[in-house]
Formats: sequence, structure tokens, C-alpha cells
Amino acid sequence: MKTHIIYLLLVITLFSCNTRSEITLILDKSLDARASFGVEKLKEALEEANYEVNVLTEFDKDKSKNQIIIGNWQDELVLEALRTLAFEEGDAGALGKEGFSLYGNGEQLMVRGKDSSGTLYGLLALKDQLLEEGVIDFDTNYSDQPEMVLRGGVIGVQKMEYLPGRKVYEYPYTEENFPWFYDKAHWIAYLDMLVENRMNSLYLWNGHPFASLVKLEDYPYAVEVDEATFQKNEEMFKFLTEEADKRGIWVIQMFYNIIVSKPFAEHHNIATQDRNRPITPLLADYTRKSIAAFIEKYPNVGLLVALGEAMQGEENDIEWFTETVIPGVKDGLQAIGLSEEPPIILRAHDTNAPLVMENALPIYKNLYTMHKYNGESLTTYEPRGPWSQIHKDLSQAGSIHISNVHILANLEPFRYGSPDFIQKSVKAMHEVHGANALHLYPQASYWDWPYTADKTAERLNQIDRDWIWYEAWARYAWNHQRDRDEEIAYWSKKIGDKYGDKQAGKYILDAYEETGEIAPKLLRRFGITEGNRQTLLLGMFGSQLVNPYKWRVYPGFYESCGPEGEILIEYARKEWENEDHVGETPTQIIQEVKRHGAKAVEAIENAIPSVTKDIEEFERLKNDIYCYQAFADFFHDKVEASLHVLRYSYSKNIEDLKHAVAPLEQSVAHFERLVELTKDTYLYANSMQTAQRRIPIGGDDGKHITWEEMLPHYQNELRNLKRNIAQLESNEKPDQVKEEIKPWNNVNVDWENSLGKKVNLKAGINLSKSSSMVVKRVADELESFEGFVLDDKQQIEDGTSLKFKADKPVKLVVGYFNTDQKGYLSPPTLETDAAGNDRGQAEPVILNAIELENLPRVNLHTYSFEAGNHELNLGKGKVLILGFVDGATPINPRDAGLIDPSEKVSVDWVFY
Ligand code: ADA
Repeated sequence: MKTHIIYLLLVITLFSCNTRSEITLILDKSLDARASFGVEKLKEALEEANYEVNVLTEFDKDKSKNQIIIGNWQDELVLEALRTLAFEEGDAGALGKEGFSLYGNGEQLMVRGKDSSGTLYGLLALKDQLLEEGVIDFDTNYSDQPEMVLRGGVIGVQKMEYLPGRKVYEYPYTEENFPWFYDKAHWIAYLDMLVENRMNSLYLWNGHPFASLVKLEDYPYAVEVDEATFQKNEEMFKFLTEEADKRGIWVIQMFYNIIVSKPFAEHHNIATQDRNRPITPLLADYTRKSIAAFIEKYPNVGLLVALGEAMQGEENDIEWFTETVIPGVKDGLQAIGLSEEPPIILRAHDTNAPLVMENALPIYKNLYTMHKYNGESLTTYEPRGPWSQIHKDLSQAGSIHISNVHILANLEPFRYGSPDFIQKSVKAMHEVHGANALHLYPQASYWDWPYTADKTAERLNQIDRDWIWYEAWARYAWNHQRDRDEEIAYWSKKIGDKYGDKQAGKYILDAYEETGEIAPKLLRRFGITEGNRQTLLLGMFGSQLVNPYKWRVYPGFYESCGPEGEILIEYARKEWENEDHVGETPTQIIQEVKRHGAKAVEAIENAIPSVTKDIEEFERLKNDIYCYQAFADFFHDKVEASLHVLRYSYSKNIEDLKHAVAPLEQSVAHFERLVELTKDTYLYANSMQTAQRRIPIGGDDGKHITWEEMLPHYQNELRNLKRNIAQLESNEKPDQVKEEIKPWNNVNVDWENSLGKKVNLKAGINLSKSSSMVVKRVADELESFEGFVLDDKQQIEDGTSLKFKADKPVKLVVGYFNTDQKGYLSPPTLETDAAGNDRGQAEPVILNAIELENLPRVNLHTYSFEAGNHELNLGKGKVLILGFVDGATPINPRDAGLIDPSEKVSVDWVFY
């Protein structure tokens, strides 16, 4: 008998070991696709954890153990369960949108969402807890909800270069252009990543998406994709929006206007985009109908509107938004009988958004605003200045204000994952800017979606490589008020799970956080500009450090994108004049970044013994850490050299200049190391490979995208410095300009409009019909050149328009005044006019080329035109039009130095 009992007990024990615990999910009948998606995810995880899962729609009051009751806040099932089961109900009023509560009473658990997204998030929270602990904890009792109301990811439906015959942002949605757009698995992976990170919006960026997505009765020729593609686009949009909606994600289509499709432009014989053209009835009608058709077809897809770039002038922006965009949305709603206004998001880029809002709110209530967090780079969690003011003005207007973490050009292409920096940035979004939503660009390679720049046998995907980027922003967008020590523990474990153990995780976290400071600090203290205009991690030239204003510093950048401090030239002057320094100094920053680099390397090397998983990725990450160190060291030494050069500009003591040689030599050596580290590991440094880049060097024709291509330039600077010192020592004046300057010859074109009288550019000549613009001196290039006498009053009122026919390629020579005073036309600013270098006009070719009596300095820019008919509309303001040279005329960029004798000559010649 005894043995029998023992045998029986054994059988029971064995049996119960094999028996899977049962769990019953009880769902309210009204659960929608979104909550059901969460149920599916929880069910999969339960089965994985060896639970046997039943799904019912009613619960059994008497036999209710191991039940999970799932529903939205006021669902019948939920209310009944609350009445009959012993749940401690939380404070319903306290929870906002997307919030959820998990109530456990030891035997049963309730997942109760404030809405379907809340239910989905509650289910995902429970799933995560199960994955963490291996069992369902029926004693759980807590509520949670996001702080930021929109937490979105961005994908550019754009490419690294322009398409032949098209301009910036003009990319039709086709399989050829964007194979990934048609890949459903890609979308599922991306959307799953978003929902796992509790992100609830997805933005697609494109210049003019409408001609790929809708057909218009009045403009049938506007469509720019073939019928099969058009149908595929419809299918993909439907698929994407449905799959996104299941995951609580709202799809938003971004567009720039006034851009029209290429076939539309050809049909009407107009340009697809022209920043200086007025709003015409045709453009307005086409756009209004495009928007209406889009809303009619995809009422659940949001619109994000950029009024900037392809249009200019505050009145135009207001008119376009209130008389074209909003009416277009309303027409679309009316066509499908909807009265509820969908949100429209207005970007503050290149427009006066507070003013536009003021004018738009009376006619449309559901408006959101968006502005770039630190411009187009990540530079600070202490934003201030004029750019912060725009955020404040917009967020105080009362609508939802979205902070846009845009482009991140200074982080390209290395891995970035500093939770500390990111947490502090989200805090600044709330506390400094008043934003309560996040719009997140990819960490790097925005223009090369979905790939990273790593040179691997098979391309890496951004969402895999840059997982920590998405996770960190999303985590703090959900809740930024998290204890730092707990965060260190959290990320150490997270990273440790990926690479080995918690120890490895902590070291790697340190390496991420140390390197996470380098690019932000350097750009905000030394950068000329941000975004696609400057690839920080390719380095900077000496001239850019000692004479930044020659490179046209982006106005507002220093004042907005970092704490108060000094730039290098200011620092050097104060040193020379024995003045006190204020705020963050350049020398402080170079020491700090050098330390960050060294500490990061130490940390990553400490991690090596505990790294046991994902070794290949760890090796790549480690290499990035070495790259960051080499870069920080390169910069440190180059700034030191530049300080000696600047000191020389005051002391005129050649010894000061000689002190620059050793640090410059070292900086080149560090750069050589960077070349070694990257040449087999990276395809490129920057993903926008067009003439939009200016710093350190133009990106024309896809050039200068690797460190290897940059090295000879830095070596050259060193050679030049040594040569110039030798020449100074041998008492010769250093030869700044090698060749003799050949005067340019005017070539003729056939004018279709009359500009004015042509005169020889010589001293005493007045170049203005309506005021005084008297020439004092001109650069040697212009010695026998002619220019136009223009009516500058009219230029201020109407702008300057040129219509001509050239029978061979030519370059138009234009003189821009170096000033931001009212009444003068500024050269194209690529920061807000991405098409501003289409004709090679963005950079000055001859600096200080004409001296005019009592007027600002004049820099020459040239616009290249092929043979044919052309129209060029320059904006409003004074500008000199000097005529044409043959397109093949060699032009050596230089500083002609025609400035008032009281002004200080720049010292950057030592690098040339
Ligand atoms: C700049 C940038 C563009 C785009 C634009 C914008 O012009 O070069 O690539 O990002 O800003 O829309 O903000």
C-alpha cells in the first residue's frame, strides 16, 4: 500500500510537471483590431512560456482562477468583472489617452485600457513582464500612460542623390526608386519595432507624393507613375495604414509645396518648383484638388505641411495654407461626408509658423505644430536663443507642439546611443520648449533608408543596428522622469542581454555615453552650420576654424544650439586682449572631448572579456568607439594649431605660427588613423551626397564622402602651413595666389527682358539708377568686365528677374552684399532652400571682390547655365548683376581682399 501511495504521488508529480499551467484570456466582445493585436502578442508570449491559453468572451465567476480579463475602460465585461471580482480599482479620472491599468487580485488579473491603444499597451506591458519573469504575476497592480502624446518615427521616401532631370525632394513612389516601400516584411518589421517602443505615429517624407497616389479628373496628366505602379501604391498605402492602425500607429504624409509633378510641369511649361515664383490660380487649384483627393481616399492619413523651401514670403505662406491647403482638406472631408477635422501638422521650417497659425486657427481648429529640436543635428540639451523662442511661441499657442529630431547630420555615420543625452534632451523639449510630442529621424543614413553606412557583406538595417536610438527616445518620450541610477541599471541590463552580461552592458553603456558627448559638443562650439550642409565627422579645415564667417555661419546657430560660450576667434581675441571668458570655451570643449574619447575606449576595452554574444556587432561598435576617439583627438589638435595661428594674427610673431606645426601634424596623424579605421568598415560618412553640403567641402557629384577622400586635403593644409612659414622666414611675402589672375571676358546672351544699361566696372562708376553705388576698386578678374546699372529701388520691391537665351554654356556673375541688413538680397541659404546650389551658386567664388563707397563688402557668386532659354528669378533686395562669362572660364576661388583699410585681414591664408 505504502509503495502504491509513493508510486501514485510520483505519477502525480511527474504529471503535474508536464502539465502546462492553464490560463484564460477573457475578452470583451467589442475589442477592435488594435486591442486584438495586443491579445495576439500576449498569447504568443504565454504559449512560448509554456502556458496553455484559452480565449473566452465571458468569465466564470466561480471558476475564475488564472483568468485575465481584457477590455477598454467602460466595456461591459470590464465593469462586470469589477463588480463581481475583488479588484482594487484605480483612479479612473487620473489616466489619460493611451493609458492603462493592470489590476491583480492574486488570482485574476485585469488589463484595462483607457482606449484601444491603452489596452494594447497594457497587454504589451504584461507580455514584457512575462518575458522578464517567466510567469504571469497575478499580484501586479499599477497604471501607466505616456507623457508625450505623439511619439513618431520618420522615413524619408527620398534618396541620397537627385533623380536625373529632377530637383530636390522630387521622388515618385516607384519600385525602382524605393524597393523597400513595396516590401511588406520590411513594413511589418518597422511597425513592430515602433509598437514595441510604444510609438504611435509614422511620418513619410516626400516633396510631392500626390502624383504617385491620387488621380485628378481635371489634371489627368499630372500622375507620374504608370498604372501598375499606381495600383501597387494604393495597395501598399492600404496595407501600411491597416497594419499601422492595428499597432496604434497613425500614418502621416509629409509634403513640400508649391512643388508640382514633372508631367504636370511639362504640360504647362513651368518649373516643378521655383522658390521665387508667385502663387498662381493654376498651382493653387492643382494643389487644392490633390489634397482633397488624398483626404477623400485616405481620410485616416494625416498631413504634415512644409510651407517653406519651395515658396517664400510670409503672405504667400499664409495664403497658401489658408486658401489652398486647408480648403483642400475641407473639400476632401466634404466629399466623403465627414465633419470631424483630422489634425493637420504645420512645420515651422522656413516660415513664420506662429503668424501662419494665428491666421489659420480661425478657419481650422485641429492644427498641430512642429519645429526642429536642435536644427538638423544633435547638439545640446540646453537649447536657447531664437530657435527656442519659436518653440515657446508655438507651444504656448495651445495646440500640440511636436519636437522634430531632424537629420542628425553630426552623428552620421557612427553608432550613437547615449540614453543620458537623450533623456536630458527630452526633458529640455518639455521644460524649455514646451513640446509634448516627438518626431524622430533615423540616427544616421536618413537618405539611404533602410540601410546603414556600414560596409558589410550584407547591408545592415537601421532598425537593427540603431535599436538603442529608437528605444531610448521612445522610452523617454513615454516618461522622461526616471531616476538616473535606475536608468543605468536598466540600460546595463538591456545592453548586457544583447552582448553578454550586465557587466559588459555597463561598460558598453559607458562607451556609448562618453562618445555621445563628442559630436554634439564639437558641432555647437566649432560648427559653421548643421544638417546636410556640414558633415562634422569628416572634419573641418583650418580656414573654417580661424575664419568661420567667410564660410557663412548659419545665423542663429551659435545662439540657439548650445549653452552660452565663445567661438574660437572670439576666444583668441579675448586671450590676446586679456579679457575674461564667458561660458563654454573652445579649449574646455577640446579637452573634454579628448577625455570622452579616452574614457570611451577604456570602457569598451573593459567590456571585451564579458562579451559573449553578437560578437560581430560588438566589433563594429568597438570600431566606432575608436573612430570617435581618433576624431576627437584630430579635432583637439587641430584647434590647438588654429589657436596658435590666431595668436600669430595678433602678435605677428612667426614663432607663434611655428607652434602650430606640431599640433597640425598630430591632427593629420589622427585623421590617418580614422582613415584606417573606416576604409574597410564604412561606405560613406554622410548619406546626402549632393551639392547641398558645403562643410568641410562641397558634396557635388557625390564626392568627398569618405575620410580617405578628405585626407589629402588635410595633408595639403599642413604642407601649405610649412611652406608659408618658410616663406615668411625667408622674408618673402607668402605667395597666397599662385597663378597670375586673368581678367574675365564678358560673353553676350540674347536678352528677352531688359535689365538696364551696361557699364565698364571701374572706379567712379555708379551701379545704381536710383541710389548711390559708386565703385571704388574691383578685383583683377573684373578689370575689363562690364556690369549692369540697375534700379535698386525696384529690386527691393519686385526682385530681379532675368530672361535670356544662351547659345553656349555660360556663367552668370552676381555680386551679393555681405550683410544681413534689410533691403539686401542674401545669397541662397541652403539651410532653408535645399535647391539653392542647383547652379553652383551657393558658395562665393571671389570674396571681397568689389569695394563700393559706403556699402558692405561684395562677394561674387556664379550661376551656371547650359545653352538654351532660361529664366532666373532672384528674390527681393539689392544685388549686383555683372553679366556672363563663358561656361568654361576657369575660376579660382579666392579672397580678393578689397575691404576697408580699417578692417582686419583674415589669417586663413596660412592654410592655403
Ligand atoms: C534643409 C535640409 C533638407 C530638409 C529641409 C527641411 O533644407 O537640407 O534636407 O531636411 O531642411 O525640410 O527641414
